[in-house]
Amino acid sequence: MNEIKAAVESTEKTLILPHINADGDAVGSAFALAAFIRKLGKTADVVFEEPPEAVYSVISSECLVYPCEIGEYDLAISVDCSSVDRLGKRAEIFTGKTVNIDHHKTNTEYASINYVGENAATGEIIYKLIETFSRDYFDKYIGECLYTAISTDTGSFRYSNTTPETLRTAASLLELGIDSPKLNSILYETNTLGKLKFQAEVINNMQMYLGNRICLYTLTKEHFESMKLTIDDVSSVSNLLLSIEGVEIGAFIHERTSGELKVSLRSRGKADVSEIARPFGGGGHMRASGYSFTGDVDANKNILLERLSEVL
Ligand SMILES: [Mn+2]
Repeated sequence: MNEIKAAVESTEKTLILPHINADGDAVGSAFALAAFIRKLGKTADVVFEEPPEAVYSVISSECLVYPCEIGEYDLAISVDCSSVDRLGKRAEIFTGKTVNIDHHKTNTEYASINYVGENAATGEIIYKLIETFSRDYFDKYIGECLYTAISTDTGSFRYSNTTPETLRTAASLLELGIDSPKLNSILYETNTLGKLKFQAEVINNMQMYLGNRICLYTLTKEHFESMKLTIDDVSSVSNLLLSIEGVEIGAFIHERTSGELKVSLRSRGKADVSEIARPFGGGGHMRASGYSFTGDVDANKNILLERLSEVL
């Protein structure tokens, strides 16, 4: 942590890179860190691979979407990003002095300085980093960013990764005067019409395997386009699948482009889904992981089901 502190202190311009398809933890951690660095009187640019999901506009501030003009910089910090692959095209700007701040146990320690904590969210680590400088830097905006980061990665403080420290950090954020009911309402109680209609479609077409312990849904590119869906609409399908009584693993296969598929896995049983994703070059956590592959949907679905049945 002191090494990161020294790196930030000796830097004029920092790039902050959240992982591709940034989730609440990545978005919140990146914006909180940028706001903090700007408070130090330095320049910080958050560079996304794609525009952040609309749901996070409540905490979004100035940011760039790559490829873009980024100019000279002397430090690049990745947040919530377990490997270089998760930087996408921005791997080419993750050069020179680099810092990797993350909490995925599958992290490959790819930077010059690596901090991989056993925290529920990267947001918790950003909180600790700011605290290392001074608690005076915290403000309502940074608090709302970090609350978004920590609450989304803990499923609103419901998942098993929620520790006493997580709740103590959240309590400190509430003391900053953040509007947590407003954030909760936006993050957890608001659906777009498209998303809700798609959920009906998922419920009607999902498939159950292994005595209803695995629930799987496959979305083809063709179907994605004909339903005029957005990535936001389909982002929480695996959680929906896992919510069914008796289901231990929810698996969502999404054909992003022709022959290129993304799998997201959720577990609430004994299965460690990060172990399933790892041989496919993916990563994540015990209860939430993902990977990508190219090729035929049905062939890959069968390979996945075989692997899943081995760990259940
Ligand atoms: Mn995270």
